[in-house]
Amino acid sequence: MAEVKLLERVLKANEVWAEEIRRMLRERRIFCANLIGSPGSGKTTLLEKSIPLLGDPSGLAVIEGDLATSRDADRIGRCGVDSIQIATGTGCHIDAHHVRQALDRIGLDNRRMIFIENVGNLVCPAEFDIGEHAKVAVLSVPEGDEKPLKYPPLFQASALVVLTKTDLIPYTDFSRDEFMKNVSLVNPTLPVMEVCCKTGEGLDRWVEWLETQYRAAFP
Ligand SMILES: Nc1nc2c(ncn2[C@@H]2O[C@H](COP(=O)(O)OP(=O)(O)OP(=O)(O)O)[C@@H](O)[C@H]2O)c(=O)[nH]1
Ligand SMILES: [Mg+2]
Repeated sequence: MAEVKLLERVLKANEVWAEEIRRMLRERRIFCANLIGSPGSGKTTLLEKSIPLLGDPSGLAVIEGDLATSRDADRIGRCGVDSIQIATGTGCHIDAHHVRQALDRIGLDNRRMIFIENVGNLVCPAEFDIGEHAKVAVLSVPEGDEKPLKYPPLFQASALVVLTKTDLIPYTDFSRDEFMKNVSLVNPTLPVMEVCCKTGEGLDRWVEWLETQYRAAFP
């Protein structure tokens, strides 16, 4: 019972920070996407490949979450985009307080889009509202086509699934039909977008989705 109460308090405090983040983003007309997926699903690679297609790099910023190291923030920095690394230590997700602090450090002036790459994890990040416009589930082919059934909260909370590493389909038992069926069993209206960062296939559709989301948020 005490644990339930503590979790309720944590989520309530998180909600206050998330609301403040939403207000800051709204006032400055900044769209924010929260990328969530397993370790190694291709989140940073997806950002690296998307950055050149998203216009002026000074309008972009990336908040990276990992338990340790600044390797992912360094990778984004090498693409010419401002990035901040949150090292969570043992924490399995980024919360709204982390994001609120990171926004102060990274600066919001003249930003258009902010990406948050959450800690590699299919479970906890799905539960936390961090003031983002959209959660994006990033699932890679080698993880298997049954994952929506086994980890439903992420697929229920997301606005889009990006299926990565589609070049590996011929080398695995991954079935597109099975995956689509499993996604729709968990969330019948959730769109799925295939992106292969190896070949660049599908990147244009993903970037167009982001621009459409931007225009919908700030007509
Ligand atoms: N074959 C193939 N490999 C890919 C593709 N995209 C990414 N990878 C590889 O997958 C590995 C992990 O990619 P990352 O982008 O670091 O994955 P991540 O999700 O950011 O990983 P964490 O931050 O550790 O959770 C790297 O070796 C990438 O080169 C792809 O489209 N096809
Ligand atoms: Mg990464």
